[in-house]
Amino acid sequence: MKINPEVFDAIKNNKPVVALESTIISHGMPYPKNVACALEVENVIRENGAIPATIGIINGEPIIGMTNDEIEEFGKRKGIIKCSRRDLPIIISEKEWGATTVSATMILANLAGIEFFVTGGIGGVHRGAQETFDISADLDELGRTNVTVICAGPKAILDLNLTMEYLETKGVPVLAYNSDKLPAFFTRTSDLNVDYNVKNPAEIASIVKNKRDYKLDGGVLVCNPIPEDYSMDPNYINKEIDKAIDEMNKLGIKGKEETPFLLSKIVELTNGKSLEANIKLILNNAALGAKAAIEYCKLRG
Ligand code: PSU
Ligand code: MN
Repeated sequence: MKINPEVFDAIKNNKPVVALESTIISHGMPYPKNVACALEVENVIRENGAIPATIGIINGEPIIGMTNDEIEEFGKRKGIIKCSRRDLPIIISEKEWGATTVSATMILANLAGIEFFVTGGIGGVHRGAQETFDISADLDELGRTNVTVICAGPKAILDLNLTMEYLETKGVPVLAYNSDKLPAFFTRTSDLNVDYNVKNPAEIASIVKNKRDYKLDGGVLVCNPIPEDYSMDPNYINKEIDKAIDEMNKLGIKGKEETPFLLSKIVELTNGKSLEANIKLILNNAALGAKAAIEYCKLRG
């Protein structure tokens, strides 16, 4: 692995580091907004006192802390492979470019010694998974790898209820930031309860610290509601999501292509409104992730 020197120094000296994924750049948003967003997220993390480490794979080498030029290349380049746990050894061995999903980013962050990871939304149990078995590898990763993921909740392209059940089975604590309900990405709430309403970054750090001290292996999922001003009307966005899913089924899109297809279709159907919401919520998550990482460093001492 190649660890950026600034990131390496921070990890060694108990300074706060926040990992970021690269699938969101290559498969989650269109160019050039993807690059602008990725760089802005890094800025927000810095402004809040932590060091960003965007993770991806270049010519088979995992990079922990991409440069701005590398981020630009990830945003532009065609044919970067979406890479989750199962893909990692192949991409590395074949010296490919790989965009790391939540699962692969967790693995690499953990190998590098980074506890906190900020993203927009995680993968989950897809609607109809009773038939298709389509359950994102992100959920099993959360069940086994010691990284805390800050997101805006699972998107309503998924079956949120089944996603929560699966996370419970895997022993993943699901915390909502100043909310009793599960945030659902574009909307601040859903009708599902979370395990715990966490009030501040220090409380997040304390829960993570106790999970680590008691060797309760696996991740912690922090769901941070989208800021009020950018939250979308649930009726409107859920209707557009249903249309996107219909179209996906008509086209017979399956497996790892599903999520990227739905993400770009929803941007198209909402004339870019969903993309703006997506960007705002990630920036919001970045600020919280940085603050939690700082509190964790203080606790760890
Ligand atoms: N959900 C989003 N935005 C994203 C993703 C999910 O709202 O960019 C990406 C993440 O990289 C996540 C991956 O890990 O999609 C999940 O893909 P799948 O459903 O194929 O497991
Ligand atoms: Mn899947």
